[in-house]
Amino acid sequence: MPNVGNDLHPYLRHQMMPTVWCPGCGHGNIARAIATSLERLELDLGHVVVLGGIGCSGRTPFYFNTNAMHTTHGRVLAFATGLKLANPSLTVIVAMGDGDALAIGAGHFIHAARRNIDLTVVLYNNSIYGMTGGQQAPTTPRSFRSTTSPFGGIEPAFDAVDLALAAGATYVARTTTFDFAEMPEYISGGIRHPGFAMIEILSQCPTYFGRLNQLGDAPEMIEYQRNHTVMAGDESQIGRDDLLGNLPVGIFRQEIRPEYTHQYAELSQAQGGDYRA
Ligand SMILES: Cc1ncc(C[n+]2csc(CCOP(=O)(O)OP(=O)(O)O)c2C)c(N)n1
Ligand code: SF4
Repeated sequence: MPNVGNDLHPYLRHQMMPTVWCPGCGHGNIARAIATSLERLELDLGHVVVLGGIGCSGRTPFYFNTNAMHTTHGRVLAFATGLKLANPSLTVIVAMGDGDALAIGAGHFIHAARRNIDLTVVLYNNSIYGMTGGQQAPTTPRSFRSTTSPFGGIEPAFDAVDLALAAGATYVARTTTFDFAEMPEYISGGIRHPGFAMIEILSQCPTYFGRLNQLGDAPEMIEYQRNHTVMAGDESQIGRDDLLGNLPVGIFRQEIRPEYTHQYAELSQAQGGDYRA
């Protein structure tokens, strides 16, 4: 059973409450899972940095009692990479919207994965641009509506897991806000993992995606996610053309490969430098 009643107050920045998130927004569920992960891992909050870009998901760092950085849309991984290189002892957690990670920031996303730098990306995938008014995102499934595709989109949706795997991420997982136990389990796994970790969480935006597609309110949307995902491994059920149509969930990769700051330290020391990771 997931730990639903534990005291997460020490991990939250109360003076920033209430959050900007709409009632029922899945971003709150994900933030709770990040706080649960920090609690489980018993991390020293002084050595944790939570970063975000712009977007509803980008507000995440405001609410954590850790070091925090609110950066620009699509560029959060550039800030996170610099931070980690400057101080490799930090635990760096990056909250990214699907637009942030897979549209404007897609270049940073694939190259951070390729380098295998020790960052944990939590990708909040609500299938739409939330903060700017519900425009179509690269993750909006074909035929689903947004404010810029009022008759249903004609583009196929991007699969963040496929992209992360192809780019070389060494920890890749996906779950949904329905999966209350898996969220902190996968996020903790990503934080512990010594390399680039990407945990995609399918999240509900009742205000835009739910309303425009008549998916109901938050509970119905969460139910929808449960009914349209399958555990990875049961490939026969997976329709890859529709991001919310039987999308596989689970841990897709967990492998050890040389990490970027460690390689940089080896190189530095071999050249007589004193960089340490
Ligand atoms: C350089 C730049 N381009 C565009 C914007 C406008 N903008 C802000 S948030 C956003 C989309 C947010 O969508 P997503 O990243 O999926 O996050 P969500 O709000 O859904 O959590 C856009 C286009 C911006 N702030 N900066
Ligand atoms: S607009 Fe959507 S994503 Fe943004 S806070 Fe509201 S429900 Fe959440």
